Amino acid sequence: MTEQVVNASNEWDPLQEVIVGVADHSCFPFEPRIVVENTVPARYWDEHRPHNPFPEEIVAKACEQLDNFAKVLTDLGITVRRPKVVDFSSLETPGYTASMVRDAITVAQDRIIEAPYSWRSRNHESLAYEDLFKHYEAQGAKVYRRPPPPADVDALLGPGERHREYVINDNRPAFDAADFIRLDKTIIGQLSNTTNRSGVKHLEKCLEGTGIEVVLVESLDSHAFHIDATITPLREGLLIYNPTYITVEELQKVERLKGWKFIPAPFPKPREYPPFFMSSAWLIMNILVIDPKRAIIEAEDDHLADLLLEHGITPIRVPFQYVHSLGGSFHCTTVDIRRDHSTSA
Ligand code: DAV
Repeated sequence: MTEQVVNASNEWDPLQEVIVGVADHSCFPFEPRIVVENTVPARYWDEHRPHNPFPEEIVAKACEQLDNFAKVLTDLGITVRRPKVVDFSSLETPGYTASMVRDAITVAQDRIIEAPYSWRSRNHESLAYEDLFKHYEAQGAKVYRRPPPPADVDALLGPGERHREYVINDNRPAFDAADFIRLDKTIIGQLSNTTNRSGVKHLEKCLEGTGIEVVLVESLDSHAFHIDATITPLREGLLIYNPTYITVEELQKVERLKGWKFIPAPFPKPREYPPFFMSSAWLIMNILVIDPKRAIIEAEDDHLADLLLEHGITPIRVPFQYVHSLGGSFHCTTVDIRRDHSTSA
């Protein structure tokens, strides 16, 4: 039997092939003010103007750190592929980045699913991924490209049904792939400021025939967007969680997590520079698990390193603080293409 090139259904089996994002020409995503105010830190709201690139020094260092991260993975024997560089600052419609690939794409078994993003600044992001989609299609993967965005760019913001206080309504399917975490036949997801109920239904449609079920948990955070600074599975039976974003009781409701051990993440150290333009310091949790015994973490996150060691996991420390400035860490900037599931239960 020939091996499938695309086959990744959880977050911890041995990683064999991965996409690592590119940061060149990244810009502050320009979105309506109400969207900005519901998702990113207040001190940088005014930076979200059309065609406003992140500071040059930060982008240059983020590019270096991403290249170094890609090399670390290659040296571990993992195949690394990168998106195409797109100049997001010169597109007619303001764009954001191709560094946060986890928001854009998820993989389930042999399927690659592109998110029907809620942000209009991501409407042209597929330009960076199309060559990869074609490459993997030619290798036998099924690719579910995003449905075309509706002509009415404000469709998600006007009157309509909303979940809690979240900014988007349910008028068209919307999700970011980073609102979902994969645990084999269960995907844990959340409704958020980027994911609505129709978006979850759209994902379920893309998963038809896989036997994978989507289970939603409720975030404590009114600014929720993306679940990958909320729960981080480390291996079968063990996860770290962010006590400010989710309760243990909420996790205990998930059948797939019966018998799991939940460890609270250490509180992150505050930092002034490089700035967290797009997120909180909880990106500490946004690690990439290489296999059940090793994980890539930010070079300075000593408390997390100690915690992983206590649980038999070797931390591989990689500098990544300039990438944080663009909105994510190791999990956000990667898409697992293939993990070796042959040894898992
Ligand atoms: O804590 O700001 C980070 C989400 C990363 N995409 C936070 C969530």
